Amino acid sequence: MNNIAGRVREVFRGDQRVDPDALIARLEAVRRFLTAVDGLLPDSDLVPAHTVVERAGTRLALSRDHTVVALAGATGSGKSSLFNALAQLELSPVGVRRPTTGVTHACVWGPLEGANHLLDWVGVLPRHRFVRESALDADDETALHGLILLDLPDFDSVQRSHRLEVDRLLGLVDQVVWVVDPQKYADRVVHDSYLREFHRHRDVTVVVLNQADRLPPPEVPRVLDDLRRLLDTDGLTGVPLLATTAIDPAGMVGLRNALERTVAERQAALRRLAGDVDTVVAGLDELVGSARPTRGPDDGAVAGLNRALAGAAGVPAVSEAVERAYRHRAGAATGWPVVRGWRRLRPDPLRRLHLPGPTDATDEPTESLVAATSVPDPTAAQRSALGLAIRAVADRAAAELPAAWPGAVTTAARSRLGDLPDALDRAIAGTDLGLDHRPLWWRIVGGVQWLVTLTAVVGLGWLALGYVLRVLGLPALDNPMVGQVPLPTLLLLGGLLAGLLVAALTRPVVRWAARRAKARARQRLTVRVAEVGEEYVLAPVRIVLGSYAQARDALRDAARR
Ligand SMILES: Nc1nc2c(ncn2[C@@H]2O[C@H](COP(=O)(O)OP(=O)(O)OP(=O)(O)O)[C@@H](O)[C@H]2O)c(=O)[nH]1
Ligand SMILES: [Mg+2]
Repeated sequence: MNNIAGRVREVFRGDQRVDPDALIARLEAVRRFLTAVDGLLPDSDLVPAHTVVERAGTRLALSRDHTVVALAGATGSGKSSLFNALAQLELSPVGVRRPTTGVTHACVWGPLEGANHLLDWVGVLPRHRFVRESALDADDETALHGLILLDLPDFDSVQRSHRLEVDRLLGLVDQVVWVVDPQKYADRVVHDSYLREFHRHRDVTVVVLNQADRLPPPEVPRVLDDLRRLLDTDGLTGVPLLATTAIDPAGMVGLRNALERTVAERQAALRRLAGDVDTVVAGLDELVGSARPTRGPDDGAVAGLNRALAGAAGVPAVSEAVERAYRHRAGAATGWPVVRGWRRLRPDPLRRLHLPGPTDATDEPTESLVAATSVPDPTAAQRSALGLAIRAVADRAAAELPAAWPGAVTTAARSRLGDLPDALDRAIAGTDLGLDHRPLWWRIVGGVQWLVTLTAVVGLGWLALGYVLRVLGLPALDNPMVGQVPLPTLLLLGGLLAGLLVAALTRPVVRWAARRAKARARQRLTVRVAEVGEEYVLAPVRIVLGSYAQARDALRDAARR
């Protein structure tokens, strides 16, 4: 058994002293737990923990010199009779008509002042508070100084208000003396509804078999044995079990001694609260378990998320556009000058997406470019792929966590889904696509193209001039011959051919370089998109995983007795 509840049970011992500082540290751990899981786990599961933290804080702030002991049990078991017998006064009416006690009565041993705040908190009306002044009894009662004894209504009452009052008080008192009688000691309701529920408060539980005088003396040990067996099945092994007779002072000695010990130890309040923390920790154990949380979503799921984000952000479309833009711009810079102008008339593929074109390249990508892109909206398929990828990230991150957590992780993963489209658009708009600079080789090839074109133009001009001179009948130009071909013709044809040749040779290089530009842009876009995924999906998931780890550690501290 290695879960936290198991550890609580192992260290549970009735006679163990509870160190107030250790108890406060445990309560602080419960508070840390509650802070860690705030908003992540259903509030309804956390009510008992909140209640204990609040109650313990108040009880510890009130008098620690007083011990509040309640007499609880079925109607007619003799609670009021025991109360009066201990107080040696007729404080609480004892009756034949059942149920008799409808409101809680309190008797305080020692001065009332210190006890009043405690009784205000417990909720006993001032007119039902009594003082057992020891001055009347010489020193007889000093051993019980600090005791606040409560006579509760019956817990199995036909009166609903009685049951509610008992349940409320059982949550507040430091110790409970369960009063059973020989007729009803084995009643299911006593054991199932109350005693069993109190098994974590064994060290502040006493059980008395009252009205022992009604049994033939040899029967008493047999009934006590039977009751002990029932208590064992209730999980109350080892609790003090006494036989009492309220109508005979000799039959009260055992209970009185037990109460004197409780008062002297001043441990009941601390033990009760420690038992409360045990109960709360055991209840929360299932919510937290002992899973070792992963440090974050696993790589496979993150890769899937990044792919889906890239798809939704239009990374393939933008990188295709980068390739086409490269070809477009390289063509404009290195193509045959005769047709270059015509190329320029065609729109730049990147500018069509409202991504920085050549003239915008000097501008820093700023927030003002935000959401100004015209990258196509994600298709329904891309959106659903993104939804699935986010779900997968959450599922994988929460795979090891107890059932209460995957929901919180999924909610966190989806918490910023609404902001994702804008964030992705900003990321795309802000990515340097690597087309800002015109490569040197474009300029060299472009220069060569101008040069050969100039050569052709010179040849053309020369030929045209010769033609005009001939038409006007003027003396012809001296046309030097290169081999069989006149020089102007050679210049014209050579220039034109060289231009076409350079263009033809450049084209495959441009295509190759465009593919590289596309790959580089895709790489940069993917990195930016992954950053968005980190911020908008993974970081919220990690926060929940961190909260889980904190909650688990806090609960482990709270379990440490
Ligand atoms: N013989 C005998 N009778 C007892 C003893 N204790 C109580 N009685 C009687 O049992 C009856 C019920 O006692 P109560 O003290 O009123 O019982 P209670 O538990 O306070 O009952 P509720 O107030 O109705 O919850 C009374 O008639 C008492 O006189 C006892 O130890 N021996
Ligand atoms: Mg009573």
